[in-house]
Amino acid sequence: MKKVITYGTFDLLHTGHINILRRAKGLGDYLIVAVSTDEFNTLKHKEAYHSFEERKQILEAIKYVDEVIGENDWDQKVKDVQKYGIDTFVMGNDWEGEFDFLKEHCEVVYLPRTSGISTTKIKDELKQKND
Ligand code: C2G
Repeated sequence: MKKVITYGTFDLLHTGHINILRRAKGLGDYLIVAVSTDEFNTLKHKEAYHSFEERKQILEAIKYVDEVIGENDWDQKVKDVQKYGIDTFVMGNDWEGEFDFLKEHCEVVYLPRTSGISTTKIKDELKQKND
């Protein structure tokens, strides 16, 4: 069984998230998503609208996703790859090159981001509408 993992905040779920989850799942048989905890989001200078528990529950409802774990820090990826027996690590190509250190542990794939959509764009446009 080929196991794939990807990481992210996945706040205000949108088609950019769905596209990468569908394509990540297409690279194997089992997809694990490591979703950033609220504490880790603070380290990423991100504040999610939905809490960790809500974002985890939403991801677990997606047919491409087989398991959801927490992402607590920048340093857990090697441990995760070993612990879960991961064959392929996937991220959007806004992260191109950032995780190449994982190449000695698994395949590393950066996929093109979906243009025209982002959580920040959604928040900004909603704010403008309500101002
Ligand atoms: N993404 C995408 N297209 C978009 C928006 C996001 O392909 N229009 C991808 C990102 O490249 C990422 C995933 O969706 O692979 C999740 O995006 P975010 O929730 O913004 O994740 P991020 O904050 O980049 O966290 O340790 C890694 C970090 O946790 C990644």
